[in-house]
Amino acid sequence: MSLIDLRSDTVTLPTPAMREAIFSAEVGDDVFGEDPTVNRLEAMAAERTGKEAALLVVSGTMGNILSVLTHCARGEEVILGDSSHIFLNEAGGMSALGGIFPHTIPNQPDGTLRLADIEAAIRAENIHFPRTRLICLENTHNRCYGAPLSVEYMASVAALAKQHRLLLHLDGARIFNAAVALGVNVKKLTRGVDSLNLCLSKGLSAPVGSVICGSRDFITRARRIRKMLGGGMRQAGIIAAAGIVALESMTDRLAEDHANARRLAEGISKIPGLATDPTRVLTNILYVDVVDRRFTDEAFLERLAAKGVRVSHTGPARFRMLTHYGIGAAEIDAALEALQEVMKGCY
Ligand code: TLP
Repeated sequence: MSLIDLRSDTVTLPTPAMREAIFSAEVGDDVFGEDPTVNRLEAMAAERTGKEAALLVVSGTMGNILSVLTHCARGEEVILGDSSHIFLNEAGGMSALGGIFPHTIPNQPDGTLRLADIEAAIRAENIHFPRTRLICLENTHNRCYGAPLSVEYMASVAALAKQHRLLLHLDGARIFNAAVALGVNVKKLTRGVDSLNLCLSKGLSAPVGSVICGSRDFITRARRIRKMLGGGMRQAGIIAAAGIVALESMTDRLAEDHANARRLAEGISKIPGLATDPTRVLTNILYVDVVDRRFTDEAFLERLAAKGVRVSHTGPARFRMLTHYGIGAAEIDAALEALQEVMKGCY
């Protein structure tokens, strides 16, 4: 029985072209700046996102923490969404490593932060308060059904940040999903941000790595912090080679993942005992509630796994599914059949 793994798009395996590129990659010592393949990937990522420079890092988590540490000093404050990955899933890195204070405001169902909420969270100059330094956005928004944030919204937050002399960081782990879903060049989404993190090892299928992009000065300072955190890699061209293939050939195909996610959500919405909202599925992420409470969450996961389908558990009676490279229409239909059988078992 072949496994249909919908837990995340991080489970994607490198493509044959990536394996070949890894095999023949020209490499050097990247801590000395001498790995030609890393240099090529960084130049390519900077060009694609319209920034001056870029830096290869180990993971999305490292990309976000490096960006926050580069922008903020101890005691300064970051405004971010209460459902953001940085706040929920990155081990409190900004506080633990940087003495930086997270100020959360509600994420709206479409992944945005209300401009009025951001404005109200910005601190006045007063010795009692931490200094607000940074705003973080997430595009697409993982916890909000993979919602893509529009060009207009990104621009409005950038304008607000500028008006208040704040910096803006984008957790763009899935920024190419957003660009493809919205039908825009990625540069339009990144235009006003001071830094962004983009992940190579999610929907783009590279085995390892993220890239942060920003001004030359930002990247120079981030490079030092990357070294401090032990993230200076040597012949990292092995990793970058797959990243180049990811950027060159894996972005446009994300539309297939989006169509498959929609097909999955539409199918699930017709299965008694399960609830999801297909109209919210604009990229590759959906959430499913098991409304039939005769199942414990563990039983649901186990029964599905016994039928070869894996999903992730994100809260009481709530599960997440992602589509990705390696999951085609046939796998979606097989997953729907498995879900139907599991749910029938309790009727
Ligand atoms: N997300 C993972 C899990 O950690 C939840 C996933 O399976 O979706 N930003 C966003 C928006 C992310 O979704 C993730 C990973 C990261 C950052 C961190 O990337 P990594 O896992 O490379 O550190």
